[in-house]
Amino acid sequence: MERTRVADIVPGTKVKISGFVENFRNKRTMAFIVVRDITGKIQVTVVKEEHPGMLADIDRITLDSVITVEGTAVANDYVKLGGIEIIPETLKIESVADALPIKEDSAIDSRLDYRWIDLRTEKNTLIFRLQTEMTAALRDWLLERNFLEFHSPKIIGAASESGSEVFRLDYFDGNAYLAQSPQFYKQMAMAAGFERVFECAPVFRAEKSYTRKHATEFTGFDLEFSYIDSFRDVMKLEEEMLTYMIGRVAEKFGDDIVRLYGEEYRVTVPEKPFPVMTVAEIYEEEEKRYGYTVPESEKGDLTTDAEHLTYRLAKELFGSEFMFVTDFASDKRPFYHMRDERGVPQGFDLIWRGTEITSGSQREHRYDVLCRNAAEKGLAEDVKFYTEFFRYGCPPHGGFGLGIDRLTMLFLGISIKEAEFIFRGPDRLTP
Ligand code: AMO
Repeated sequence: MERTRVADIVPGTKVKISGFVENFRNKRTMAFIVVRDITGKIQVTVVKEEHPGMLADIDRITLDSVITVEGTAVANDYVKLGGIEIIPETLKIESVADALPIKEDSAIDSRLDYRWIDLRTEKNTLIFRLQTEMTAALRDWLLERNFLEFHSPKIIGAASESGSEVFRLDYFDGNAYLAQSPQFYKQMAMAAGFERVFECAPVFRAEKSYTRKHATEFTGFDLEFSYIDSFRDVMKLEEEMLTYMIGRVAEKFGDDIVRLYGEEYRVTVPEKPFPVMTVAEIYEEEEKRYGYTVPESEKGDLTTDAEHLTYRLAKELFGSEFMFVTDFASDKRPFYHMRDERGVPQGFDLIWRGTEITSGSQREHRYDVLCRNAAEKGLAEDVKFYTEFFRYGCPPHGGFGLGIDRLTMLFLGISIKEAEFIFRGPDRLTP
């Protein structure tokens, strides 16, 4: 007999169900076992005198043991759980669970130690159902627009994001690095004439940051496309893609998110275009409105506090949860960003609910200018293999990198430790 998922059970039919024991009441004459699978919960009602052969097994059942039950689904208004119960014919214990070492409200580090148990709740399962819909929507949107999905190497010969730390590893008799982004390779795909590419893959950063938004390994959603006129084309593509994705998440999981995470996280599909401000305008407004100031020397980039305050600012000024930020100082941005005649990097960050989710830009595709910019940052030799990509013809292009874990955590108001299936941080390499 084939297994039926709990959500698909129809009263009046014979079913075989399997799952974890969510709840268990073993009375003198009756036993009530609530079985949970990923789609829902159902009560199995055992009248003991009708099943003498089951009694020994029933006495072995513990919470979170895994069982399989074959029987008949029966409508019963007295059953609180959906008005259906299973009257069993057979019951098999697949696995007996020891007493659980954590509870739903245990400290986060204990929960991460036993992540596979922590993930058994409906609330935590939603994180990954949402993430699945999110990446499926992004992928669908891009495939519809002729993007190619590509896979770039994660063991590489040079660091691509000089601003952040890199993991170095032994590579036979030499060294290699874990990729901090697919930056060089998505641009190589432009030099290869692919025109439009994206990748959803792991990214590694040796950052010793203990914040709610930093991990040492995360999932990056990167894309790159050719024949753009300006970085504003890249921003436009991103806001269209995100609006579509958020619409899909709202439709599929909007109600579940509110039910399990609270009204505060109700998904609202954003209005286009998203607001845009320069870094200087943000500091000016934040000083005027909230008395927030930083020394002049820090004004080339947004501080973490300034970034958080943009949530309030974007709401007050534009009624938006999003804010594009432009005109960063060139010493705060990577050498591969194109700069205008004033030396201003032609790139942006996108902030959602006060947290950066994306960096992007038009890239410098002119070989001589790119070599000069790399040399200025002292990188000329390190990135020579990369600058070669631009010697033999390369279209103008741009793109961005989007943090999948950041998006997930912001949808639900959780930390990155919970948004990742398995969190990797400076102090965490297990499970
Ligand atoms: P950047 O370094 O800004 O840009 O990274 C892109 C996006 O990745 C996410 N992110 C992180 N998520 C979790 N933990 C971290 N430690 C972490 N660091 C970054 C953020 C961020 O916006 N090559 C460029 C992108 C491009 O220009 O195409 C890059 O890597 O959401």
